[in-house]
Amino acid sequence: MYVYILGGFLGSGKTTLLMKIASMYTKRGLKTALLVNESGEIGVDGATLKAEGYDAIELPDGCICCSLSGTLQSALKNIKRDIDPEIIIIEPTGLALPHKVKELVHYAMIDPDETFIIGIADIQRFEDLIKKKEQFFTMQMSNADFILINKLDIAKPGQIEAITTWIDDKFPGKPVQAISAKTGENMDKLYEMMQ
Ligand SMILES: Nc1nc2c(ncn2[C@@H]2O[C@H](COP(=O)(O)OP(=O)(O)OP(=O)(O)O)[C@@H](O)[C@H]2O)c(=O)[nH]1
Ligand SMILES: [Mg+2]
Repeated sequence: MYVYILGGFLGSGKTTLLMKIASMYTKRGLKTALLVNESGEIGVDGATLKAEGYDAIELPDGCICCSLSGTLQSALKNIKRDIDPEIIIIEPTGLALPHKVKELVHYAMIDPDETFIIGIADIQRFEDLIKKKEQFFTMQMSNADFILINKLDIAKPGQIEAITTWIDDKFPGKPVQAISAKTGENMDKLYEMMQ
């Protein structure tokens, strides 16, 4: 079983990416379960994902890396017992720290070697986020196994280079890939990086 945790700020494209990855694994014939912890308002919820035919569990309001840590662990144990999927994709809220989620996944008896963090940097809001919340964003990306620069389809000239330079500077050697979760551009390169 492989677990993917999607780490990225509010609106960075986690749900859009989750649906693309889930569809890819389902097409490959792998049983895939989704765990979403949406922060509310807009977006795709568990019911929509279920309507698309996925095994999806929606966690209640609150953050799975802190106040809902017990809920996350029992949800994972239930998924293992009831669904026994080959792939689990977890979308925490945009304010969660993915490495904390990874620790909790480990406590739920899932081998840490089978758990990967995908960090997502949003091209559209990158500059603003770095201005206002650089420390938080750095923490959010710090334990990512690889970082995706998302929304390639709306990138302005020079933006990808600037973000790549920032990432290389903070995390030398970390794999980085620009993608569009919306149009699917470069998703094949992401799939090569995944199991
Ligand atoms: N242009 C463009 N828009 C995108 C892309 N990926 C996501 N979006 C848009 O960005 C918005 C937020 O996408 P979501 O997938 O809901 O982002 P999220 O990270 O799940 O958001 P929260 O769960 O609210 O934190 C939506 O309007 C998406 O259509 C992309 O690659 N390109
Ligand atoms: Mg979302």
